[in-house]
Amino acid sequence: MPNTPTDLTNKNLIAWVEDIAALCQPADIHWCDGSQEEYDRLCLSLVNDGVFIPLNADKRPNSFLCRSDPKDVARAEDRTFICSAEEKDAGPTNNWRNPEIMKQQMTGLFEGSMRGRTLYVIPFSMGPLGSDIAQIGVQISDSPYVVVNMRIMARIGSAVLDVLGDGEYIKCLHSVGYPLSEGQADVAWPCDVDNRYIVHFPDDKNIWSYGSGYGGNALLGKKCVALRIASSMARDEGWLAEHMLIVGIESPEGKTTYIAGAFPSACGKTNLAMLISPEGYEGWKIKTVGDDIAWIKPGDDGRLYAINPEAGFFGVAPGTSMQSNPSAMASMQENTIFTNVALTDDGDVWWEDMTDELPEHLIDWQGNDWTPGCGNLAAHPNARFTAPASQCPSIDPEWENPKGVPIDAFIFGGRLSNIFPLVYQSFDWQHGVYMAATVGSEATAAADNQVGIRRDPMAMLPFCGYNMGDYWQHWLGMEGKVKHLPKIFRVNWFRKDEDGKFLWPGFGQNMRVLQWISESIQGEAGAEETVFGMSPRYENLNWTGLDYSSEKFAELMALEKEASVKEVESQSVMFDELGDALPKAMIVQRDKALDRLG
Ligand code: SAT
Ligand code: MN
Repeated sequence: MPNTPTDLTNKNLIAWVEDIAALCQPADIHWCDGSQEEYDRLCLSLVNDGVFIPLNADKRPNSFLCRSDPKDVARAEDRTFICSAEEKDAGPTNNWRNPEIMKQQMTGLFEGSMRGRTLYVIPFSMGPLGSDIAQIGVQISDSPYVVVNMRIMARIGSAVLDVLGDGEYIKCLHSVGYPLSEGQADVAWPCDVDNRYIVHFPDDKNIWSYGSGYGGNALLGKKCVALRIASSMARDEGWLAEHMLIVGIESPEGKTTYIAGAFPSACGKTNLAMLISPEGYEGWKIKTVGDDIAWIKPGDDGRLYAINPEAGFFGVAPGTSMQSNPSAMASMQENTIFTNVALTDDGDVWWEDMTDELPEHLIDWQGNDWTPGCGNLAAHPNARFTAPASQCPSIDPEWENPKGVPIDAFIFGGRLSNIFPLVYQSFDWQHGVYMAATVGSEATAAADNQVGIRRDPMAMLPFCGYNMGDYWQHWLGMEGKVKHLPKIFRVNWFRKDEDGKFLWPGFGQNMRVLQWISESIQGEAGAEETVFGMSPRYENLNWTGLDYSSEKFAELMALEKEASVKEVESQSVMFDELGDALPKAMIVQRDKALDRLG
């Protein structure tokens, strides 16, 4: 029997749930109230069904391990579609399909897809409840795993329906695509992996996701709503939905400047969001507002204000350790769901690089015995922890301020072993947008014919819900609309010397760069003009507690002229791809860069 809230008046929502139920034919309907009691009950039934393994309550209270189907382990970008009315509105960097045809095709997939299962209705708010910057969505899903993860990652339940009232919401439909016939036994991770579709209809703000239960394919508030649909709303409404961390940089005097930063994957974004100053250089502090996504709107005072639309971290576990990120480790100490990590003999979790010493025996992410040297990974490389952001020791007291925090700078970085210096500031807004649009990381895989860099504009390549060229134009257009625009910086923690050794120690030492950025914002930092932009001289950085020579710094900041010219010229590959949608300002900026390089 459906437990439809008795005071629900939103006719559109009631009708939508009825329509979807008629299509998907679930055995039951459950409206999620978002309570702790509901969460505990669902987790317990997942344990009873053999889906969740409860972890050792002394070591990891109220936490669970879940193992996915070995083929359903990450976002499926080739199965992700933007169905705008016109193909050119999705642009060449997205997969486009005609919305009518896609809806028809997917209606076939959803027909009867929830047979034998419960249909959960999950009202959710991306952003603090009632914030002007927040948005409300409703996800329908047949996965209880999705419900409990959504409760950590977003604000869900009855309180959201109260804020929604009779208003509009983003419709998110999700099915794992594994109906059960009478008497058929379930599997631990139901999915229909070969028929996965993650589909966005930006024109009517609908998301239809079929066949996967994993991460961004299934927790639809995250990349689907908060980036793909929100970016297209932001274009129409004059704000920004970005794949950015948000942090406050607090000076020893207690003054905080907020920055938002975008990095392609594998650049240490989560570590930066929770950075701790190194020994010998105390006083400067990072306050975490968000680790992945920022929604940014102009305020009445002409500044930009940002909220973290999420309420939790869906972080990559492998590589996370007390050395690399003690705050992340503390965040997942309890009340955490782990997916595809290894299980220790005493009922705790483990993954590659968590400890220097390897455990003698584990059960790996696929449920098999693991011993050191057995040749298998203990955890899947994309294994995740889902943890409440409120448990992060560095969380900013302002992180749930419905007004957001004022953003004074954007930083962009890639993983690049040559050409790019440690840090520089753009000459102006247009130059900064160009710097952000051309960012990327070293192409490691062979599957790339671009010279050197795999471009990932604003780290939004898989997440921009419309034409990339129009998106750049939207960024350019902020000038003139926003009175106090943030400054724009590029950073690169990963430059190497001739022997292939990192020139910069990275990790906590990055705080020195953030200090310089913060002082630049205040107009208190020294800098010199270079071909890249405004860069710090050796004496402009605070070296207290670090033995780093001016010779090494010179190497870190050095210009590689020939390679730089090649890099700028190679930008034309992406520029040409965008065709008519490429803003002219990008050509202007590229020509200026070539001029500066002589
Ligand atoms: O799976 S998520 O999309 O949530 C995370 C990621 O792949 O970036
Ligand atoms: Mn991300």
